Amino acid sequence: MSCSLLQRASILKMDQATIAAIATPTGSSGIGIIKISGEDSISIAASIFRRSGFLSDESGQPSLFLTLHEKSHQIFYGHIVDPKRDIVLDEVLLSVMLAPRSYTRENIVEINAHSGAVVLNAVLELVLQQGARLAEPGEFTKRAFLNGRIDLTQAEAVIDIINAKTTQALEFATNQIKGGLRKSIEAVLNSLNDIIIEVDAAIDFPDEVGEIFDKETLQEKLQTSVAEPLSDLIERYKRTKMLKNGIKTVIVGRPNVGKSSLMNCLIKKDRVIVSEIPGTTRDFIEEVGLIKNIPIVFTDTAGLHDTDDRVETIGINKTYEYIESAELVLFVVDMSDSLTEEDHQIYKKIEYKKKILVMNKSDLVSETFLMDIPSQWETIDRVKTSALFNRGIDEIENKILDTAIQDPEGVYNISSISPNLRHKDAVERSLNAVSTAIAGIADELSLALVAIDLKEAVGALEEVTGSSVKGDVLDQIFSRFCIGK
Ligand SMILES: Nc1nc2c(ncn2[C@@H]2O[C@H](COP(=O)(O)OP(=O)(O)OP(=O)(O)O)[C@@H](O)[C@H]2O)c(=O)[nH]1
Ligand SMILES: [Mg+2]
Repeated sequence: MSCSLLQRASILKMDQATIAAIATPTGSSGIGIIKISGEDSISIAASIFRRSGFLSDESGQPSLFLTLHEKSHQIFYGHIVDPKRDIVLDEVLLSVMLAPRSYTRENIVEINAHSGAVVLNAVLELVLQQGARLAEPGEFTKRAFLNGRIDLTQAEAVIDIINAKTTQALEFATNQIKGGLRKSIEAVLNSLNDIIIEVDAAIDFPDEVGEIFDKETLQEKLQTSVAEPLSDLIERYKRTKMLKNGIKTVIVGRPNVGKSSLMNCLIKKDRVIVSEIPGTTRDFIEEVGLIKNIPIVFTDTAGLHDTDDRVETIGINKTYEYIESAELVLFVVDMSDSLTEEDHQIYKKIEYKKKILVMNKSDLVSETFLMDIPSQWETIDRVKTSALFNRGIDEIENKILDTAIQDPEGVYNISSISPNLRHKDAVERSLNAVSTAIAGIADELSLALVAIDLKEAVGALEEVTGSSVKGDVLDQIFSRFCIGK
């Protein structure tokens, strides 16, 4: 299923149920919110709400229903009452946002109740009994998208805001929710569509092609107003990816060299068990640390060596798999001991990776001691550390940033547009189609063929904003949401 802008609403028509969910996390706290969205949210809320002063209304039909319909964006104080049993469940504040000035563009009522699992579930249960259906994960935001209030990039930004682990990631997400990415895509789409109009005109009036455009101008326009901004977006994806996802850094070395001790220093807490017994760590331990606000996903691993121990062997094999996917390897050796065959074997496995040689246990040797290392290791970035005394950690942190990010200044200076992988893939497809079109013009291909490439470029960009996107892509995006958002 593919949906154009105009089709969005009709897709929603398939399901116009009024939906409801608890919008706050479970657990005891000051306030818990039950959110209701849809045509019937006002009548449902009115049927279980008695505004203060209306509590003893014997007619059982509080005039509140009218009040709710008249005025939007108001908060009412009162009680939630089970209408069948006439029992007050909670004292609440109820806010009303009438369509279209609401998150979903539908009528929304939010019940601010006290937060406790029992009370919130009891109120939700009442709302469902009155005719609402339990919302699916992300369904409120999906409706905001389907009703055209936000585009797909803005919907995705909602989940990014919720999941942001750093202030930088939050900044990217807030820029996106304000429409930063959407605007850059729309600017390119406008240029592309203008060019397509010219090309179509030239196809329809072949005798007047010369008057409509010349080849060089067309190529130039495609290059500067389409290809370059698209390349820029791809570059931004690459540069900002690690600011959002973190740099995957794996700590490897033979048993007992101090990997887990180093891990604890880097994440600044005693998370991993450290002991003088070789083979202490057998499984992965993953923790996120921040260096200059850039998230680093550290993984401590089982010491690599030849062993008959089955459990250790599983851990060791997993480590090799993990090294494959890591962006950076911290290769830890013991300065107080000579290198062993195991160290050399490990080096062979990580030779092709970005790496830092960590010479640990420097406290056990003199300041001037030079470790005897093979000549091919000389070019690797090296740091002397003492994980036991927390020494050399700042240096290792600086090296991590320098090694993993080729252009740290560029990363810090980047403005706040940060496409995600889905956006980047679509932009890449669009750019390829545009490049084919530019080459086609140079090769004097028929304009009809050029137009096909340009329209393909438009289609790919429309997937980014969601004005043309497959239903399964939508499902995938919204399934990442929590219930109540
Ligand atoms: N003197 C000194 N001892 C250290 C240092 N780092 C770690 N140790 C000690 O070395 C021993 C092994 O440390 P771990 O951090 O458990 O080493 P590991 O590499 O994780 O070991 P496995 O999990 O068995 O592979 C412990 O007794 C630590 O206290 C250091 O910098 N200096
Ligand atoms: Mg360990």
